[in-house]
Amino acid sequence: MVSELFDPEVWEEITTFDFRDITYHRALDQGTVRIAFDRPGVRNAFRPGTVDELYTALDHAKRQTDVGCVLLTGNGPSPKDGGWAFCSGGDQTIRGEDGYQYTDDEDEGQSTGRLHILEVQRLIRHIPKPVIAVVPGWAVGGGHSLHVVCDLTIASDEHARFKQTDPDVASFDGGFGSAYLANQVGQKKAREIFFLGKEYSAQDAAEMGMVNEAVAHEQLEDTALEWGNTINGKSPTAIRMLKYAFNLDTDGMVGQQVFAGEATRLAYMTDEAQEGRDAFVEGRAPDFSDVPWHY
Ligand code: S0N
Repeated sequence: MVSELFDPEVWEEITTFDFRDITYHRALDQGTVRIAFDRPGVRNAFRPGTVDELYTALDHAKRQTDVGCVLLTGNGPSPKDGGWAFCSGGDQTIRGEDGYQYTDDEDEGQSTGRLHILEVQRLIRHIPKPVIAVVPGWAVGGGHSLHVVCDLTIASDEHARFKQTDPDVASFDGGFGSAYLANQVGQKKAREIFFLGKEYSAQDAAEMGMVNEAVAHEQLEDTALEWGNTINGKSPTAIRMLKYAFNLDTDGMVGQQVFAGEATRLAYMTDEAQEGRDAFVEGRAPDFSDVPWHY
């Protein structure tokens, strides 16, 4: 069983990879993929290998031109105690002196030397399609940051719990996890979340603006899939330009670069861009005389 909330009739496994810590599925005849943490026994904490797999799956989803939406979730419940989790952040049992340590056979004990979950955060920001955090249980620490960075969050009314433990374990996300969170819930609330480390329900989180909707636990994945279908019915160009537009002010010059790259990509499709290219290749002066100066 992948997860109690997972309907095997709806999904097929993407078998391109041999993942250990995540599962990766595509909805049958639909443009939505489901990527899930698969370490329910440790509340879906991520270790370096988990992060590598997550990056690989997201990058694969990014490159599928017939995929318009990514669901990011956590499988469950825990076989140990029935608890549910989206993700409880970095696996604290393998945290070394300068980062997290690989536990794979070939890389045993090697440090990542960096917090490469941040690379996943940036990929979620820049993947040109919405990523929806589907939160069936705990979203804690770096797991909380991941839901913050996703485009939308849907959460189980019954089991979802949101909490920041970063200051308890002396590991702090001074990037999107905190500063972007403040954009969503306001400065005072964001500081409360980090400084007091209180626990919040899905309803609390929806009221403060970091969750879009709290839904019945059993309906969580069905609703997420419906959202995915809705998005897949929209204009892909409009959705990607809007995502980058929403990112722009919090991404600074990088946001401008990403947005500008999209503008250039669209401009390449015009007659004048093709005339500019052809003129160079043919060794003549470009003729833009037919191109209107739009107003
Ligand atoms: C999730 C919590 C609140 C759940 O509590 P609950 O339900 O009482 O269950 P437990 O009995 O505590 O847990 C069940 C089993 O799962 C293990 N476990 C849980 N979380 C982890 C974890 N993160 N690492 C390793 N194991 C974990 C428990 O040990 C238990 O195992 P058994 O059954 O064997 O006893 C609660 O568990 C909790 O508070 N967990 C720890 C949350 C936490 O502190 N996470 C780390 C926070 N820091 C980060 O994530 C790293 C930060 C980071 O990545 C970062 C750094 C810089 C910039 C950006 C980031 C970023 O955030 O991305």
